[in-house]
Amino acid sequence: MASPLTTFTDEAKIALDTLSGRAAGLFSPSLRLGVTGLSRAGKTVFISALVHNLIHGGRLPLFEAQKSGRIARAFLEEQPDDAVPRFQYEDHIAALVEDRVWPDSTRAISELRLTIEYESASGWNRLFSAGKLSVDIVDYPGEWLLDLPLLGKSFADFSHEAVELAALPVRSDLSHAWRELASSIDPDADADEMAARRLAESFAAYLKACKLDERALSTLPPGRFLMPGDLEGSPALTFAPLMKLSERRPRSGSLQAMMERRYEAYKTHVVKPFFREHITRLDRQIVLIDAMQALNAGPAALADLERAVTEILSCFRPGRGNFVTDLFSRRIDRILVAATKADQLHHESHDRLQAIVRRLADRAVARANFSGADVDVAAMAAVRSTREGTVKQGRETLPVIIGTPLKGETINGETFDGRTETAIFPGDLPQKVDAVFDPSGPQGESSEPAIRFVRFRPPKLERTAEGVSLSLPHIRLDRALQFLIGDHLA
Ligand SMILES: Nc1nc2c(ncn2[C@@H]2O[C@H](COP(=O)(O)OP(=O)(O)OP(=O)(O)O)[C@@H](O)[C@H]2O)c(=O)[nH]1
Ligand SMILES: [Mg+2]
Repeated sequence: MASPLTTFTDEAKIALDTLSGRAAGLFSPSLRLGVTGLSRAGKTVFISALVHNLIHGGRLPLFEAQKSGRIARAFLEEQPDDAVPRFQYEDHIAALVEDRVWPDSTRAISELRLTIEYESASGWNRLFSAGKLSVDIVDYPGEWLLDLPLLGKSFADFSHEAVELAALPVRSDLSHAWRELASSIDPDADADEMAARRLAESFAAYLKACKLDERALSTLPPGRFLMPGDLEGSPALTFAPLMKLSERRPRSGSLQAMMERRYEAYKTHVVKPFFREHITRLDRQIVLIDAMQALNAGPAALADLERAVTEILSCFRPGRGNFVTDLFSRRIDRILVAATKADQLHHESHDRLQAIVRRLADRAVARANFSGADVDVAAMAAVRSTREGTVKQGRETLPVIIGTPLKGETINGETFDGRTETAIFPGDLPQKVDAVFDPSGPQGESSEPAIRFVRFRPPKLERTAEGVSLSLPHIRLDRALQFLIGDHLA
């Protein structure tokens, strides 16, 4: 059968492509972009805004391919992985654009394929490349990444560490109920499903309380206790650390033996496949952080955020002995650490926010002993929910941000109804980055934080004269795009 590829020119192209190492991607060059961050960091909003802006030709002056008019079109295609839930782009956009509400929390992994048809900037590439790039965007909870260290730990190590961390002053009150229960249980007693369940539930409740606590404590493993995905209630999730473990091998049929087995099952059936099937196939990664919330909560929360970013970056560190990188078939070569929600600040503070993220990421890179990928930082807003303006107060002109605060938000005793547009003076970030990290500084734990941000509803989209609604406004989303995929459209 004659295939369409048998013409001389096509063969010549393939030969050339093989020579230049591009054959694998001739028909559908693809790039896998991981989007992660702890819960509520802004993953869903980021992906929705990114796709919406590309499909609708949004204003993206710092995204070179778009700015120079080389993007012919961008559209959604069927994703390559049938077993992964699809990212529900249409639902999220309907929420943002039609209802002007933020999309629902998503608690598991999902994926979306966005294909971009473009004209290459270089004549040589134009001749030989298909001018088509498929970006497979994978949204997954950062909590799951933090499970990686478990792979190197026995059940006894895991238990000792968990008990130690739970007893620390910051956590001791939150972990009290679990510690009481665990200390009343004899690991050598006969295995009992109800005891296992009570322990697991109590331990999970403690981890959730850490997350909800206003001190914004970092996440502790196992990650699926917070974000179970579709594993809720399964035996691989019905375990917990134990106290008073015996040094010897646990008696078979004992509670300890049962917990150990389940802990190992969690590693084998949950943690390893997740890394193997998803993380090791990524090319690029964006790590979203909620720096605004941490800034609001003070230096201790920032230190904690830094610890979480350090642990997340360690997962992408190439090198011997790292389970993940031993498996790497491709390698992540660019990582962007981005604080989204910068629209809650006036633009004069955007560079300051970026400097804070820079310092946080630099320290995380140093602590994780990270090398092997370019790490950049950004202060951005995937969806900009505010405009800027000025307000005259006496002789002073104050910069303000204008938007519709979410129903129930309060400032100075005023509670908003979710319908009225309001101008707010958001406060400034300090000029000196160090100030926000210094526990003894003016923003130390005892004093008030410099900013108290208000959350706004998603913006009302402007319409053109023809009634077509424009794409979602953003802050520096184009810069993020340029770093994450720009070079693949060169
Ligand atoms: N102003 C503003 N708020 C944002 C932005 N992105 C996220 N938010 C806020 O942060 C919340 C969480 O955003 P999501 O995108 O749902 O976060 P997520 O990381 O997907 O959260 P989970 O699905 O729960 O893990 C939203 O409900 C918004 O209130 C942004 O670009 N600007
Ligand atoms: Mg989400």
